[in-house]
Amino acid sequence: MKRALITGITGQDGAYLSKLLLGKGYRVYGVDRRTSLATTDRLHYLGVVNDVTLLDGDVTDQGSLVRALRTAEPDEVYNLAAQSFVGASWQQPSLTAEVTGVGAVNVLEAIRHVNPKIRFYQASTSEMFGLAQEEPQSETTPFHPRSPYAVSKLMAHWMTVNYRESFGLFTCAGILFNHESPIRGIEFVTRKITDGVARIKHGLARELRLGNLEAKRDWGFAGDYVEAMWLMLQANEPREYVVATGHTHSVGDFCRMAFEQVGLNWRDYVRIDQQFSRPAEVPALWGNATRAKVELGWEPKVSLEELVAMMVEADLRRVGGETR
Ligand code: NDP
Ligand code: GDR
Repeated sequence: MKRALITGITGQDGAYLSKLLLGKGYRVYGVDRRTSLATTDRLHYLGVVNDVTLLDGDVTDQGSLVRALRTAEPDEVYNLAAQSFVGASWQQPSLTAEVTGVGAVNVLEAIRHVNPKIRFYQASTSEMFGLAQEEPQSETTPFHPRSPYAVSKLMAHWMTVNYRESFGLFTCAGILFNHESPIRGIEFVTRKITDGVARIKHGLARELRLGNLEAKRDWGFAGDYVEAMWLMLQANEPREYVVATGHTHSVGDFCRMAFEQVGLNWRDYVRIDQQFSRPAEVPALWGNATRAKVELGWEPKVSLEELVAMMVEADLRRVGGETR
């Protein structure tokens, strides 16, 4: 039986990855930081909370990572922990650098000392392309990060490459484009929109306030993307891979599709509010995942239309439950 340790197990991807690995017969451990309220809602939602083992720890606390590795004795480590909200990274740049950047170094160091045979996955991001230098973006596109979050991720990305080149560790970095689901954090734009649609439909809100409607993203389904993470660690050689759908849409397009699900015209409800604009925007991202397709046999299964429908439906049910 293979064993995996996931940092960030209580997040969106951590929950989907746990479900995937359990389905493949893995013993799954997660590093869980101390909070005053439980953060296992997503693991509950996917029905896996009783099948994973949570270990106390924090990626900013090296000793806790060493202890987690000694207890879990994993074959594979997936480093998904991060302060992952781009908008918040201008408010808390040092914390973001500490968790999202140095946190990855702490995990790599722990692996190097406890068991250098462990295979390592780093959650890199399309945000590293930022002010994108070419379209679509692939593994060879130059980086131009635009936020403290993206700068921190870039450091973690190059550390991942560096530990492979310096110490021969099996380290992979998935450069994942935006991926969403019904358990996406409520502050991210897709979930904010589908939650807003549900509230408006149920008469709990009259409008939805958003920032830049022109921004374009390549949105996929989180359930598909965690499969790419796993495939990377099964390959013969460690590498970097872009994971994306190859299609890009604006925030306005996403609004139109989500409001159409409940028979409403988005222009009647969406208002622009500058407080949701960013000091430096990433105007457009569009991924080319040819390497992942050719080398890993990975392809996304869920279309954007299906993803929007899935998210609106889930929020309608949830908000409906709250109002009864
Ligand atoms: P989430 O924000 O949903 O989850 C982040 C996870 O990190 C949570 O489990 C959180 O724990 C944990 N965490 C935060 N700080 C610490 C810390 N100091 N020590 C240990 N754990 C911590 O992110 P996603 O699931 O959406 O994304 C997973 C990873 O992939 C992140 O690194 C993200 O930056 C990256 N990424 C995401 C993309 C996306 O579109 N979703 C695209 C590309 C990259 P808690 O529950 O306690 O808050
Ligand atoms: P992003 O996701 O920054 O791409 O990072 P987010 O959904 O926050 O923003 C996407 C785009 O929508 C625009 N936008 C708004 N965004 C938010 N959150 N709220 C709004 O009201 C709003 N209005 C417009 C943003 O300006 C932006 O252009 C996500 C995170 O999951 C990262 O961790 C991950 O690395 C990247 O995706 C890939």
